[in-house]
Amino acid sequence: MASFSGYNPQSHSPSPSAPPMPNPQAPSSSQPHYSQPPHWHGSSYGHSSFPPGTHPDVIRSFQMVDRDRSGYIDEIELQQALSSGYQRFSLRTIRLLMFLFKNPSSPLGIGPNEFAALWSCLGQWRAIFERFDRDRSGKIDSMELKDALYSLGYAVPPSVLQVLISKYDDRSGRRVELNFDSFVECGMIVKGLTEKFKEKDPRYTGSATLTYDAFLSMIIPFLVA
Ligand SMILES: [Ca+2]
Repeated sequence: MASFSGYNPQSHSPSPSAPPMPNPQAPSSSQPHYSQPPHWHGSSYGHSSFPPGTHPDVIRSFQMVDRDRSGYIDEIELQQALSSGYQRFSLRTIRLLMFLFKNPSSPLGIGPNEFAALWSCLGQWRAIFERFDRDRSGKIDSMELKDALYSLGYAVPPSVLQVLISKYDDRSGRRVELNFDSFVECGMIVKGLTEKFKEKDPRYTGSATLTYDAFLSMIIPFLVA
């Protein structure tokens, strides 16, 4: 028996209340643009082309790193494609993103559809990051993280939040603050694991019964991504 009451059953389909608006201006080279509506996973897999309406910046980022033109990119190439300017992603976060967005039936890596879905999802997280960085420190502290997750429908208990944020403590004595990379990682872990849990708790009671096998299968990909 595993128990978890951290999510708000009233809000079982979390999405930001204000998704990032498409940028009608000409793309600048300094910042990535996220022009697709938010998705968790791409709506279709297995296509070797981008969904209609994909922002040219997204296509350009993909093609720049897909040097062998295979139509798929690996984790290092994904890191290069996403890490531009202000936004660098650790390999750990990249692996987690690969796990969450990769088409399970495709061993080759991330294709255009998944890349476009991932890109728009990151735009969504970027908007959340900026909205909840209330003191404009450029980072998210534990209170800001709590509020950000709550806005998405995840009422993470303080004790759990403490465990989560302590993973990012650099032991300098300063209070822990998350950069965008770590914020995305935290958010993906909470969202991903909550959704896995909900599959075992379809009536949103906050409790689920699951086998040892199911428990490990649920957790391990998030630990060793
Ligand atoms: Ca802040």
